[in-house]
Amino acid sequence: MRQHAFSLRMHLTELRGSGQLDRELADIILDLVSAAKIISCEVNHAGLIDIQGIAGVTNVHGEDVQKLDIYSNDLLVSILRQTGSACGIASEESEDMIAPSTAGHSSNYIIFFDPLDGSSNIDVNISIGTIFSVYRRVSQSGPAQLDDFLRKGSHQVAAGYFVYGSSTMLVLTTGKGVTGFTLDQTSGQFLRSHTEIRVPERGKIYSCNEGNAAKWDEGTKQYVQSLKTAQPDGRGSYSARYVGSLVADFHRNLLKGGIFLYPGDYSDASKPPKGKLRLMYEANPMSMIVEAAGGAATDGRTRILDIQAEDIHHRVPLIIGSAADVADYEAYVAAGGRP
Ligand code: AHM
Ligand code: MG
Repeated sequence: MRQHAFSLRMHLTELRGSGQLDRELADIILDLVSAAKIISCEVNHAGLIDIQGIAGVTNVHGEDVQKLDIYSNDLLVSILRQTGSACGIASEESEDMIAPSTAGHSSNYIIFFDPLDGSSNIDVNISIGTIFSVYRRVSQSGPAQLDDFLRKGSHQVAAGYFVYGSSTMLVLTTGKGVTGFTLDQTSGQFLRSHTEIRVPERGKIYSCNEGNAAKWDEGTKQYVQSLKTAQPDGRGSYSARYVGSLVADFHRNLLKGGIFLYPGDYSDASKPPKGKLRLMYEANPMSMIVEAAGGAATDGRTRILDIQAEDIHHRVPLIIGSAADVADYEAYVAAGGRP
């Protein structure tokens, strides 16, 4: 049976009433929603073609997947430039910052997005998503400057993601609490489906690409090993679950509890460890969400939201999820092995 429909618009009105966001920020969220609805349709279509094996699917589908990545990026950029809701735009798909339209010069907000996260999973019909992060500008007016972009995640004013899965969902935070909305295909509206999402204090799932284990530091290796045996408090061993789309892996662990790890690569001892995931487009928004839901996020030693961005494509190790699990991980890293 359908729940009483409480739309995203009603939710944004409620947040505005309690002073948690202004009209400009609400409009940005609605712009992102407009783009996500279209991306969701395109993603569903791409999956259908692959499942049904329509003629020429391999080549055409390969091209479509690439097109979908670019399509999602171009759609988001074009909507945000048309509405002028941002004075600065940065996308994981674009090397440089994207100039806002003249209308955006008076906006107070900077937007980062990963238009199609986990896009290598499109051709196998596995959940993918769009991630976004919003900051208030520090400059006064005109197009945003580099300092407006190079921030700490703790400065975010809103963050969220759309997951294109068995249903399309939006998970959103503006700082206080995390709310989930499900796209109702009949009305075309996002309806509130998950109020006050809290990540369990401890989970039973770990999510990482263990094919990379040889490149990890000793603390990480021993931590992951420790999850495979019965836990000291009488709980059994953890279960491994890894999709390879951050949005999907994060979403599952947010709701069920657990830990996602993309640790640094230590294989070149002469260089600092390399992270894969992007601070501004992936790590920061997910970290704002997880903290607002009672969880934690670290690069092993430093809280993700305290890391100063060095460039817009800065990469970091990301370990994120249930607070007690992340604390255990940090203890292993600090001890360089079992603490
Ligand atoms: P993408 O934004 O180019 O899709 O890359 C990021 C993705 C994440 O969604 C996922 O967590 C990770 O890369 C998976 O990496 P790997 O294939 O190395 O396990
Ligand atoms: Mg990504």
